Amino acid sequence: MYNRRKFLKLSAATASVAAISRSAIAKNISAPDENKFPIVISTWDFGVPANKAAWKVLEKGGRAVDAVEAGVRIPEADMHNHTVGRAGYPDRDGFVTLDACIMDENGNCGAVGAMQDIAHPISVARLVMDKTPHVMLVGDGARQFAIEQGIKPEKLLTEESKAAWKKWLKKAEYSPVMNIENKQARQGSKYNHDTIGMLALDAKGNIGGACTTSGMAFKMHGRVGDSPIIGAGLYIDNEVGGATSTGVGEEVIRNVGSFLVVELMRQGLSPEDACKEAVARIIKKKPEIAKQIQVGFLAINKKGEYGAYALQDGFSFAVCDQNKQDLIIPGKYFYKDGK
Ligand code: SD4
Repeated sequence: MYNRRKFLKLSAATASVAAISRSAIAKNISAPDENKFPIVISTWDFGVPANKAAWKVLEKGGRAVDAVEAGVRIPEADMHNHTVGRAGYPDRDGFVTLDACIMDENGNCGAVGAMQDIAHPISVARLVMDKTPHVMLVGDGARQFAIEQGIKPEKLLTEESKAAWKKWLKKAEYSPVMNIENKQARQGSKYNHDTIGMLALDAKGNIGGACTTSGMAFKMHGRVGDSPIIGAGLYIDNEVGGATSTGVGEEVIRNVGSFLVVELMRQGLSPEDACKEAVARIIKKKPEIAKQIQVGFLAINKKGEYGAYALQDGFSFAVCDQNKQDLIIPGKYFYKDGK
């Protein structure tokens, strides 16, 4: 268990918190509440093991951005998770194409879109951030860059994913509607959804975030959702907070969702209220579509307060801090079973 006394002895960390507090007061932005961090939160129940991996970095006083990268690598490697990483479902042509992005406390960010044959897109996004002057690489270019960086390509389509794709091909209904987490889905597979978006506030009060997905199952080849798009699937502003999203990426991109949530927090909204307002914009623009799809936002502010909101019932998020490592909180929502 994390030792808070030991943490408080990290004089460098405490000094920099004091510095952040001063600058926060100067800008009239809430100072971090040191009782509320380090902390890591992530989307869905499968965020629990991912948070635990992130916590290992945070409890040693590590950086938020390192914590989130380590954290989301867990579902990326999970052979039972068909919506993130290694075992993700393919597109309608049978190609597994992965999307991811990462952002640190200094506004640095990296992303990959529609990348094939590389199991950990988040680490390629990190390399794009650290080793190139660019923010995003896509398709063959992203794959080539990963290989140049020493990452071994591998065949990602698992037998299970292939079987699911073959089954889908029988009807091949192209209906890019994300699962709504209705009763049936809740009773079914634990991992029938979705993207992992993770946000961490480290011991120095800095925020980092990561988002990674295989996107919509059986999507059009080349389709990229919100998850690797900075501002849509993820956004961090270290003065204010961070936000991430899950669900039908097209609606998140249309509303630049995560950026919107952070800007709403800047205006004084709580993380939950900011997420609620961002979801409400989706409803306002497309009320009929909104009833049939899922979108959820998750946010944390500089004080370590967090919250979430979704279109539909069934969204959940996982929280890990010094008191509890495996907390799962149901997200609040507008619709239940599409009504
Ligand atoms: C996408 N937002 O590709 C992702 C998928 C997802 O819940 O989050 N599903 O649109």
